Amino acid sequence: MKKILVTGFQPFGGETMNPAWEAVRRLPDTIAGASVTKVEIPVVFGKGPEAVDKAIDEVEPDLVLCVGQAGGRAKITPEFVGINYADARIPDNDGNQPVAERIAADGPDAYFATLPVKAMVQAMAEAGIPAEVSYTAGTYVCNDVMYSLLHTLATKHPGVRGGFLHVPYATEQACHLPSSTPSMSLDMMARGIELGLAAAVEHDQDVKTATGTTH
Ligand code: PCA
Repeated sequence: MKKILVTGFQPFGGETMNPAWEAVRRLPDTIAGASVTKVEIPVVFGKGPEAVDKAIDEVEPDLVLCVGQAGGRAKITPEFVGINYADARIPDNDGNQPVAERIAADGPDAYFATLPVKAMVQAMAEAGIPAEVSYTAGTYVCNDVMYSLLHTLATKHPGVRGGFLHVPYATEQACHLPSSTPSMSLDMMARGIELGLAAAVEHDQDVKTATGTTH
């Protein structure tokens, strides 16, 4: 049986919940015949990636997906690339605020996700769930986790595929945000992540749909 490791973040930035973990913990325990292990990780530079590494050593997964909140986005967004750069606009949950720093002194500038991001988006969109590929995971803890995950997999676990996905605010969070703020129900996010993971299990290679962005 294949094994999937999925992580979701703790709340941060003054929020009392993080829809990433809330959606991840709603996932079924089996997706496309693969077992699913769910782990909550801290919104702290360095410690988030360490928690992912520890879970990889324990679970020995075939596939890893880390999930974070991108408040203000309207769709579920599988990330195409993680960059070797940390630049925090707000402190993390331990009060760290790295500015213009490399994540791995010896690492390449960037890694592309090794999950089939287009196939994942297609699977979600076919089910009526808003989704699109994103070409930036930002420069905060989510990018730190994505870049570090791909660095770890490339250097220590060749053959294990990994990637990152951002979710919008949950509808519950949007209640206390301006009326134009996009949001999505946690059930829809969980269903989208489930369909995306099933597509990742089923596609070793990504599909070639023209879903790139012009800007
Ligand atoms: N989102 C933040 C960090 C944790 C989370 O859920 C980010 O996008 O960097």
